[in-house]
Amino acid sequence: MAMFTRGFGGRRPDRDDTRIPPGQTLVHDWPVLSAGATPDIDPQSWSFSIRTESGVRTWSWDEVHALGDEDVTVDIHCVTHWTKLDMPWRGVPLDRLFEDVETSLEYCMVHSTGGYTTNVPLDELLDGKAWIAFEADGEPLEPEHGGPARLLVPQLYFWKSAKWVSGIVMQADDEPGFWEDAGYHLHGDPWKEERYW
Ligand SMILES: Nc1nc2c(c(=O)[nH]1)N[C@H]1C(S)=C(S)[C@@H](COP(=O)(O)O)O[C@H]1N2
Ligand SMILES: [Mo]
Repeated sequence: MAMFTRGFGGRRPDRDDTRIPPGQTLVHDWPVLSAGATPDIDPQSWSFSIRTESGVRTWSWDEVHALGDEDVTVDIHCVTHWTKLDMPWRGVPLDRLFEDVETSLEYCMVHSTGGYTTNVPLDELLDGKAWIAFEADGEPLEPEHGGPARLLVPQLYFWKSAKWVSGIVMQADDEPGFWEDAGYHLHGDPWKEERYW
């Protein structure tokens, strides 16, 4: 009798369905999905702000980097059904920025140069779950992928990872951003298939 066994050592990433959320298909390239034109942003004129009930805190490019870049390898999942596994990124955890911010507001509206917005609960951005990312695949982020800086929130669908990110406005309520207003889910967990609402 012929026996076919799948060895533990022989599993390839594209066979690892336990890491591919329902309804997703693996890709090896990196599709570009932008709702508008790609802005041309000089890192030295880029800044990042967090607005709370008590005011605005702003960091320059150098100040954000001084908080400490780290390397992370994560899987990303786009609501248009592609998933990319084991992507290397470099960025500063949002925890580092929020260490300097006091707020009792629980929801974030993330803003980008060009007007894109997306809503994320603050607890999805803390505890090592989100970064301001500057590099992917060992290279500075290409402008079309959000360079010089984008949000990276890999545990939510990739539309939450705002490209050309410029800041966060803290809010008392969870309000829809750009895609959420057009019918995308307010939360966007790929493992629960929170695609539309
Ligand atoms: N500023 C901005 N951020 C954005 C978008 C956008 O149109 N503008 N598109 C979102 C969507 S729908 C996805 S799937 C990812 C795509 O990122 P990529 O083009 O690097 O793959 O960026 C997200 N962030
Ligand atoms: Mo998307």
